[in-house]
Amino acid sequence: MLSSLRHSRAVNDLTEQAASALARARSLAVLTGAGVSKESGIPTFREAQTGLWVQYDPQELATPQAFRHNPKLVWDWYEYRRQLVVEANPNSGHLALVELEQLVPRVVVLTQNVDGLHQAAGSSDVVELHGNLRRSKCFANCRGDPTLIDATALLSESRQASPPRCPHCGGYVRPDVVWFGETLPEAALSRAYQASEECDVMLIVGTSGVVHPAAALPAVAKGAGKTVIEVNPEPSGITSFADLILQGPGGEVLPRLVERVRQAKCTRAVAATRSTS
Ligand code: BV8
Repeated sequence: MLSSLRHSRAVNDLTEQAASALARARSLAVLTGAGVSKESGIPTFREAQTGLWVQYDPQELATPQAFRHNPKLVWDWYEYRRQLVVEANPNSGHLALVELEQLVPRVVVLTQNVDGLHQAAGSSDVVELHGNLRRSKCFANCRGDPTLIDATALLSESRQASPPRCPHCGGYVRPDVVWFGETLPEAALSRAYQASEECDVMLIVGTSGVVHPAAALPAVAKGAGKTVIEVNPEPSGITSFADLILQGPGGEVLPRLVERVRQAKCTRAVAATRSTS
């Protein structure tokens, strides 16, 4: 009983400290990984795959080599994941990040996810570090990088063709995501480094901190003297140097945190009014 009381006091204290840092912040960079979409029913990248895909390692499938070797297998994997994403809704964690935009003057979401759920939730500034599997492009980028293709129109014409063919050059169509071994979109990566250096606080939600170069962003923020706050039910590659660790699922921790930020801002506003009257 006593230990659980101590534990809940400690959790409250950490949440208060995180809320206070966010209430003072002018600029917030939020780095998210697959964990933030877990409560929307999207499996995280490293948890075991299920069903037909149980025999495949995502890291092996998410490569240009795998696509060249077996384009239909890789395309069908992404069609399966696209279906999951299209049927998913943003969860309370995504929505809490949107609410933070009312409380912190500048909020940018740097996401490793390819599901588009931050945009669907209403986040107004989302940097997609690894692309978006709702979009497709010509594998050869025959009309410039990226040569985006409306695959749904192509698929409805010839259902059996998978992957569909590019209407411009006849080559394969692929998902508009960054595969292992491929470089991240230059504009997205430079915006992410800039946000990591210029923010007051970096909030990291639901990433194992394994995939580079995204995994290096928290260390950039830490090295620039910013406050680093992590939300994750498990330890990650970031935990060892995070200033504040809020242990738990994003869908529970983030709404609680945002409520405390709102209260902290009210308290600061009242104090400011008293000091000027
Ligand atoms: C590149 C799109 C130049 C595709 C993805 C430096 C060091 C070591 C290796 C490298 C390095 N530089 C480059 C590499 C190679 C490689 C890499 O990082 N390999 C690692 C794995 C060893 N990187 C690259 O190839 C990158 N390209 O750098 O180009 C280059 C190339 C080669 C060599 C040198 C330089 C390209 C990387 C992009 C790959 N594409 N996605 C697709 O999705 O199909 S990455 C993929 O992993 C997803 O986008 C995913 O988001 C991402 C990261 O994983 P996480 O998001 O962290 O997900 P994970 O499952 O791991 O963890 C989930 C977390 O959530 C856990 O911590 C869990 O506890 C937590 N959680 C669970 N439930 C909840 C929760 N949190 C909150 N709430 C919950 N409810």
